[in-house]
Amino acid sequence: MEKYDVNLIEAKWQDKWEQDKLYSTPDLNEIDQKNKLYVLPQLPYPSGSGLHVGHAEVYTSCDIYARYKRMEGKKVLQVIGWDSFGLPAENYAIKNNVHPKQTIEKAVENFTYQIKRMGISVDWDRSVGSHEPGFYKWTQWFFLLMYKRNLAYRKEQKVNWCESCKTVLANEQVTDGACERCGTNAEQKLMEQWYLRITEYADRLFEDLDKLDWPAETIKRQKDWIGKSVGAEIEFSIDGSKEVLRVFTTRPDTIFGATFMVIAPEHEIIEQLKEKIQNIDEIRKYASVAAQKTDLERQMNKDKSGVRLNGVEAINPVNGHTIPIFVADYVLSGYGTGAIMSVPAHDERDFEFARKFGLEIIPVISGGSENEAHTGHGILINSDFLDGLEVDQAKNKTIDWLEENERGEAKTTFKLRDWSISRQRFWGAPIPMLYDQNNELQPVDEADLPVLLPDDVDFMPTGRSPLTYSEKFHDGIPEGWRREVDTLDTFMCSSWYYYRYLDPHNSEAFASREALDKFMPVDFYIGGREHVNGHLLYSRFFTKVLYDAGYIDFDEPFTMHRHQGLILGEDNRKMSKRWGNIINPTDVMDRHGADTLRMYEMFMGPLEEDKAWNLDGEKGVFRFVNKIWGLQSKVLADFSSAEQMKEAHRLIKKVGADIEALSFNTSIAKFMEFSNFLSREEKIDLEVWKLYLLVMAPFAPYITEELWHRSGEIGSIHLADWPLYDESLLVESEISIVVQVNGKLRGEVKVAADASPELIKEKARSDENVAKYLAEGEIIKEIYVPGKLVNFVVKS
Ligand code: ANZ
Repeated sequence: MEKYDVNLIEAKWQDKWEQDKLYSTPDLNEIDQKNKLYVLPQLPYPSGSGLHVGHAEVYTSCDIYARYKRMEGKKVLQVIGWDSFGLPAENYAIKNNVHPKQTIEKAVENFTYQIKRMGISVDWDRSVGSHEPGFYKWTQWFFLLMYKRNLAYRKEQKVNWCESCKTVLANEQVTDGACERCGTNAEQKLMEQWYLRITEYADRLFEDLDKLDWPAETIKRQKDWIGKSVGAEIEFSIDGSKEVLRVFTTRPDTIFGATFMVIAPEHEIIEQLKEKIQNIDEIRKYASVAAQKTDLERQMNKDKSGVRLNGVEAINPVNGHTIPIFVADYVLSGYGTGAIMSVPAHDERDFEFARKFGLEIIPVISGGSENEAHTGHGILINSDFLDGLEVDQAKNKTIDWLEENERGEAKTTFKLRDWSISRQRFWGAPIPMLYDQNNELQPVDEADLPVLLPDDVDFMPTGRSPLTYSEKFHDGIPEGWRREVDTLDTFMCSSWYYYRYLDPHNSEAFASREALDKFMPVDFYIGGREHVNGHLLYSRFFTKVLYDAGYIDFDEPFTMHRHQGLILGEDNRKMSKRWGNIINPTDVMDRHGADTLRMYEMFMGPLEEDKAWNLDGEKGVFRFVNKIWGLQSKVLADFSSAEQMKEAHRLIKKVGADIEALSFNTSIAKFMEFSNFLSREEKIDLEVWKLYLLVMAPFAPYITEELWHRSGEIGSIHLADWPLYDESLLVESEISIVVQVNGKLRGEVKVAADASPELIKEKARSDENVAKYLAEGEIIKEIYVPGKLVNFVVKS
């Protein structure tokens, strides 16, 4: 028997599929909302080290789904493009003095080669890279759309600054206080930057999460990040002054328990009251120390520090009590109003603070103790007109009181901050803005897009944008004007790329209305958990803006979203050069071919779980592929087997249901079981064999294509229809009946499903073990529970 020459056969089909453009997206006129399927793996960054096994996992799972749905008759759109702007290529350029474009294009070539070799059924004619002018023209267009809708603005404020990358970072790009790229601690620096007003969409971004088929944990994380808090803003006046202190609270019901106030060190009231504050120098000193810390450090600060403002007091509006005011860094300036009413009896931070400074603690909710803050529910006490109410009732009543007395109102706040999008780097899309002779901002005319990234740039970082130094870049603008020299964060590119795949060659629009209406939203999206609070949030924001601007009539881009699990090294650690445990998918393909790579990755475990590579497992899958190859010698056209056909129909049903549930590992297990079953048969029914190949085709596209042709078929297996299973064949033809003697289990017999009770009892009686017990006496009763059991009652 001829050996399975995996590399030869895979290369042959790869060429053939490419020549035949087998995976082209169907024409728009064939597509409608009912028959379309948009499958999307997250936009990869084409790194110099090539594809890793995590990419392979994502692309394989998308591809199985896409191929299966295509066989089911869906008109599938599946494309892979490149997130090709950004820091890594620029950092590499700085180190090795190679232009980022060169590095990137080489990496893209390699990625393309690897993904094609993996047999991922992508429409390559639609592939785009975010560094191509034809793409970033539209990134710039999106920026202008935001600007026109008053959603893009410049502002001076404290930003995260990475001294090593010499650029500003978005909040989403800072992990545990450090730059997510290089790990350097992010500094707080006052700078004027471009922002997108994503906070204007905070409520919709929060509420609409409930419409999505996303993992519950992902929805929760995004909700936490947006941080919606419903409460009230309350005005406290300052004793003997016109100034007022506004606070935000989620617990207006506890207002009678507010025994002091705390303001953030940056709060403007400090300067407004400077004449009255007796220890103003001490306060200013405290504020300047706090300003050095990041919000995170301030929140983590266990030992609650703070200083009392001597000489000033606030008045609690509900009871007229005067209460002290402190400045403390656990109150953040960027959240709420930067000031709080402190209720030590019911808030942990306030409790600690009150204990430390010896402040009054008045419980206003029943059920607490003296030793800790009681943050739970209960009935209002010590609260005048609120006494006896439940917390929620008391919240409403307090808000009513505040509104009637004009001392406050209901208020919802969000933790989400506006998104900083400008970067002092070279390798990104230029921001299409100009400054005129009066230094006023002027948007670039849409007709003049793209604003091209010049190539006469010294990209060595100086802390100022490299575009400042390009002569070409400043050509063609009016005398006395200058261009914006910052570039856009690459997350701008990835916020909209999935629209470009719909209509990648359109020079009039980012995508035609028809393509948008027919293809969107994305039906199935896979990507990493690290993108929940960045990319996924930004994409939803962009989509809502497009919706509001009338370009589309849906307002969520990704209907179903899943995350792949991490693939760990053989040592169970995250793959890393440091541990020397990296598995390279190209090596796997060299050893065992793409079908093995695909099937092994799926076989390792459930898609969403982390799983460790195992070389023996990989070899096992390769043996399985060879076993399938070997089975062809037993296939006969003039042989038919009802038993085999029945098993095949079970397989079709199981695999279809598995793919729908994205449970790919269980399908592979079933394929293995089926090949074991066929190995035990002397001959294989050709029709059964073809069904087997069809259901495996989405998983192992190469070997199934080869064997399909060898079994006499002419067209590609990947254009064939997904087989339908026949429900009537799935009915069990034999059933097992439990046999008891005097209620004790004594045996089990197999009978035809339609056997008569008489026959069943007869068979039960003649079971060897049962007969032994029956011989001990006389049968006085026979009980038969249809389809389940026979019980003989015996008396000796
Ligand atoms: C009084 C109160 C009583 C509070 C009580 C809580 C419990 P979330 O849910 O995170 O929105 N707060 C308001 N602004 C703050 C700021 N800038 N820095 C630090 N803390 C701030 O939290 C809202 C609560 O956090 C607010 O409700 C306020 O304390 C505090 F029994 O007001 B609360």
